[in-house]
Amino acid sequence: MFLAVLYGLLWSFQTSAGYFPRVCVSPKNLMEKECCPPWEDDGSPCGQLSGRGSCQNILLSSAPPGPQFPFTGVDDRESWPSVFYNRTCQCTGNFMGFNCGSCKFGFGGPDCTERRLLVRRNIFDLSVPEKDKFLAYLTLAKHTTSPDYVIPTGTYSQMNNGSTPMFNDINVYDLFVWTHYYVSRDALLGGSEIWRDIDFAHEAPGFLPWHRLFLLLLEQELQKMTGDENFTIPYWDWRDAENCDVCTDEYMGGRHPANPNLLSPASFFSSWQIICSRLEEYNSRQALCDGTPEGPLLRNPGNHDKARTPRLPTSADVEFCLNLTQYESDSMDKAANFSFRNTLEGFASPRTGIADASQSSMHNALHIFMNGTMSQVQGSANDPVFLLHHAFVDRLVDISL
Ligand code: KOJ
Ligand code: ZN
Repeated sequence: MFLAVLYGLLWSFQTSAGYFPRVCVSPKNLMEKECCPPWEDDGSPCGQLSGRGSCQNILLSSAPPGPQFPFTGVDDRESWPSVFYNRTCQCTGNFMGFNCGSCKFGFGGPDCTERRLLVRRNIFDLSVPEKDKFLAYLTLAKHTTSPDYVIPTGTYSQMNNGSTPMFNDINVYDLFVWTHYYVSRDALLGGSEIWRDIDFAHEAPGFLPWHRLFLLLLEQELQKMTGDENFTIPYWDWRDAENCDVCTDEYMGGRHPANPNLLSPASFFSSWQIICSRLEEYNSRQALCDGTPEGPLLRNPGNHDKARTPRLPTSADVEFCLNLTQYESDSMDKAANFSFRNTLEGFASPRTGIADASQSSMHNALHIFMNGTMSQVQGSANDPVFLLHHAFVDRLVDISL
């Protein structure tokens, strides 16, 4: 029922990833504001010789600033990516990607015309080898430098409008952690001024399509990294859960015997380092998270603020959300009532549909419940439980369509 709305939003958020193709960050690219790299197989920009796409001016629909952000021309994320580039590849048919070298989701084959149906599964329905393969892919992603992408470590103005590029390598997993940080980070206004009340991926209609695209892009990177083109992210069905069933050493990591905030030394993720968690430090330096390791993953499921989040979502809560008939409503923010998006995101009660700032329900409840790295928006994707959680949220969106 929400299909048209969702695909409209998905299209409009398609370019707001934040990271950069490695081949487009030279001073020449940035000064000319053009990112139309060759497709490897025919050497022509955007695979033009093979009819895959062509280099085109970016057309912007002018969006007036809303009350969330009373500024223009100060944040690189506005009208992404036009601050950095005004010409990029426009791909034809089912081709996609910065050089039109990949296929749209759900398509494969040399011409991207073959339908590919991939199914995400409940993590508890995977066989032990399938589950271990998933965990091994995540470990490999954490140890593999992204071949295609780099992250900006400064703003456009800090790069002197492109003449002194500031970019870092990053591993395939952290590229996604960083992206979630970048889209939700505070705005650096220059001097010591910060604007905190901004987020391009939460508390508004874009929440569900943005996270859908986010998972699809990570899935695609993991498929490329492993050569396993059938890989999908499993989901955790948390309906009626009383605790974190996936928080065992066989799955996403049990609790450390000596420190309840840490993962057990026997878990797959106890040696992982998080990034993008020191938000006040970045703000005080007017700097971006640059991907430097910042310490271990923190998680203390169940020892959270019980007044804010008395329980995890129930089957009845999920049914209530799925019975809401409006994708979005009135204010289109976290104060929206009877909105499918706002109720599923967790700012409105899953019993009444009325916004309630004192409670974190549904999707938000899971983040609060994990009581650690997962609970702070900008760094939450550091914890791979994020993937299982959002894969289930995305499943609910799919059911609602
Ligand atoms: C982390 C997130 C999120 C919400 C919360 C808590 O990523 O979306 O924490 O409300
Ligand atoms: Zn998020």
